[in-house]
Amino acid sequence: MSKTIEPKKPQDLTMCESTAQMITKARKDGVELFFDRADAMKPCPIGESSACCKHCSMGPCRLNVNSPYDRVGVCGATIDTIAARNFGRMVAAGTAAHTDHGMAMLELFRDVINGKVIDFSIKDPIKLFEVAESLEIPTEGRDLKSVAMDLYHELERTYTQVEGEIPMVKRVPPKTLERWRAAGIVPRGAMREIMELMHRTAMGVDQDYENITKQISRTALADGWGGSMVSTDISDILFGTPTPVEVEVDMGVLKEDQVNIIVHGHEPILLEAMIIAAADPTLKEMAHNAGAKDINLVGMCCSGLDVMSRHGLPHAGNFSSTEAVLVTGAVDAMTVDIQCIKQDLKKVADHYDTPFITTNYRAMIEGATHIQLDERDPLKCADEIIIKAITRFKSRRNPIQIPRKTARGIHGFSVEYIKYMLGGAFRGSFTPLNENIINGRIRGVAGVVGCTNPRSKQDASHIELVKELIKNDILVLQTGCSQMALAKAGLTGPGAAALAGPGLAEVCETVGMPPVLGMGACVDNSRILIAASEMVRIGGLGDSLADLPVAGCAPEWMSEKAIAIGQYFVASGVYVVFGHTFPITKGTKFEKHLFDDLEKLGFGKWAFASDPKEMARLMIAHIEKKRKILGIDKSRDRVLIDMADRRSLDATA
Ligand code: NFS
Ligand code: SF4
Repeated sequence: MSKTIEPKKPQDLTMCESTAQMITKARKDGVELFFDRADAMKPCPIGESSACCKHCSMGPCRLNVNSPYDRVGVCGATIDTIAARNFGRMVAAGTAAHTDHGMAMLELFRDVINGKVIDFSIKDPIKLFEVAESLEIPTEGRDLKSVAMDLYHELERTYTQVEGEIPMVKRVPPKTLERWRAAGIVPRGAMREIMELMHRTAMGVDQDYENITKQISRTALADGWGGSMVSTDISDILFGTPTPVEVEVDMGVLKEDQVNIIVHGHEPILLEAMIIAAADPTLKEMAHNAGAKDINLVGMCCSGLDVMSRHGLPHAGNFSSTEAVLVTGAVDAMTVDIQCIKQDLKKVADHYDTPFITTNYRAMIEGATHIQLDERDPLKCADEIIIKAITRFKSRRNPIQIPRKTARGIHGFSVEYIKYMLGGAFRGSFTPLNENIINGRIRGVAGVVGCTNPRSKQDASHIELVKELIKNDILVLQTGCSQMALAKAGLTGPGAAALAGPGLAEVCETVGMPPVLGMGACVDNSRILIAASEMVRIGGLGDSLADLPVAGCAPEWMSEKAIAIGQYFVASGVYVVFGHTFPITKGTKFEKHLFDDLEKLGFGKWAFASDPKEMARLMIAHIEKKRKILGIDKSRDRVLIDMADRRSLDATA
């Protein structure tokens, strides 16, 4: 680390006050956080623009000369080939992450049905039947177990099928599916698509960026309409489909007088097991005997979002706060499973005497305690973790400092609930949403999702972008770390309607919903795909996903998973803006292909902006463009005239 440069002020690194306080404390305690490393280690400019190829030992070749076309790799690979390969491998990795997670959920489902797992059960049989019916599995007069087993076998094809179409394409609007079939990008099975993409992006294989892009889309679709969607549906079936629940968030949810356990990761299994274990009277008594008032389970990152939407469990923060929360000294154990787990959490945890426990054989960390979660006996692992945490509580040595900040908001907006909210129990449907989009009260719908990143001021772009969108009457759907950024800022409650434009505010008031709807973890972006498909099905907004006045954005993305998500939205027909950086070389044919040509081919397209106001401007412009094509662009004028009329009437009265 450079000794001469002053470290950045905490307020410049994050909008999250709690995290800022903990950055200050960490510096006093001599603990290095990833914010400091991001500051000290500038990103490699060659890698950042995807101009580096290291797929064989004739290289690595770097094409970062004056113009991207000045040079080719030793094998002759052009910048377009190299950038498309690199981009493709990010999509392969991101898709692999979501589909492996989804497959684990599906295996759990199978073991619950066949009685091998007894600690969990099917919580939402209605959803099970609905999903089965959507896949044309007969349900009439059949018992739950046999339908469930058929559903398991059908969904397994999402991963393992080598030929044919994955099951969930039955939910894709027909015109969109037609487009995919014509382009030859309907996914077969995720394993096949990831394998083929890895093959095609190896040295000396596919060297036509347009052809590589097709396989990139096919793989990404196996994520959005495959692995992620199965994960969401199975989690709902096993643990319950979310309905709105009030949740307390931010680091103030840690309690000085309780045994605080942070559960960080992505699969809901451990956290669901921890909830059962923490309610066990024996463990509760053990905690009381240690002087603690209770056992305080707190989620972080995506499994936290997943479980909070179902049980109202408190949530401490997003990706950029996972080290900071340990700096409080108040965490009596941190457990992790898979994905987005920084290796240095172990070191920070050690500094504060916090047991740091890995629980999934896929994601071990050198030096960490590993307690394997066995799905067939999940409470064994959960109990052990709680006992470790109680022991740590008893022997807390260092002073603790918990930021006092908390915020309350409403989360858990599943598609099923949105339908009910809009139309009631008997007429539940998206019709009122479509009507309000057509009449212009709501201009369109935006998905704001994705990570935080220490190279961007934490949460800042998410918050500013969402504020800007709702002010312009755009309904915002959220998942992932973005949802937590808005939750901490107090924008997931009904109070946020005060910041919405007049049309959106009116709809929010009538329906009783906030203008920002939290839908869950990153795999739950599949809920946004289903919501968009419902909008097409209801009618009046075009006949394919590409016709809808919608847009997506991940303003502070960092993970390969985010690129996979962006690509499946683009391939589905959605306009997607990414912030912070974009992993391609500017001024290349591949850039033009992603940012322009794909839309002309009937898909969505990518865009990049670094400033949240600019992101909002791009998204709004796209939504207005789609409204114009649909012939509903004039309706806003009518609304404004109505309001002006009303005002003039008021004035004369
Ligand atoms: Ni999504 Fe969840 Fe967060 Fe980004 Fe990581 S926690 S799966 S990848 S950082 S939003
Ligand atoms: Fe260089 Fe070609 Fe090998 Fe890539 S595949 S490292 S461009 S020689």
